[in-house]
Amino acid sequence: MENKHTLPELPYAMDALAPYISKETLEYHHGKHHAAYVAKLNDRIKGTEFENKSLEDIVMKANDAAIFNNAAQAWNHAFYWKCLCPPGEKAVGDILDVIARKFRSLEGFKTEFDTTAANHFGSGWTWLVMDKDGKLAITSTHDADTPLRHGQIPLLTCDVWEHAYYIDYRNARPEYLKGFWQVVNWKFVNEQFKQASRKLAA
Ligand code: MN3
Repeated sequence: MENKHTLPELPYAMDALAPYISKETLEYHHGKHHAAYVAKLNDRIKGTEFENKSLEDIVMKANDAAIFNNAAQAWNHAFYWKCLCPPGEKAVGDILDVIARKFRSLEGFKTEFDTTAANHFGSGWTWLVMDKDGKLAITSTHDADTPLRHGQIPLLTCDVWEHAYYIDYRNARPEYLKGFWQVVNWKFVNEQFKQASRKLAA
């Protein structure tokens, strides 16, 4: 049987995020970890009600732990790759005004995001989300958990599982975070912000 879900290609070359995120990290993180979540998901959904459902549908509805964890990790990683781009991208767009209002400044936002990410215990994800009232918030989720299941719209994420940074930074998550900000795709984040605003206004 043909696989239902496929590993999305990275929107840049394997060495495009270096030196902040190395080619070797991407080869393992995308080529092994992300690929494994997709493969396990395809395996787990066989013969279940989720066999013909979209990835987002599975993430929203699955209660079986193995199906949910692999689906959510597949979704979270696909989103994470899009949040990144080659270094040098300037922060742009309306989202900056909203960030400045909420967190005083872009630097204030980054500091709060870093603190949340650095203090997150164990594996997981740190997010900038828009909540139901259209307000921005920084949150972190454990393991595969995702804001989609909490009624929040993700705008930006940082993977804080050790596999995201161990090759480049060993156990130094704060150093990885410094590198992360060098490769954030602000155009994508601003686009997510605009889409979320439109969705809430509709
Ligand atoms: Mn990961």
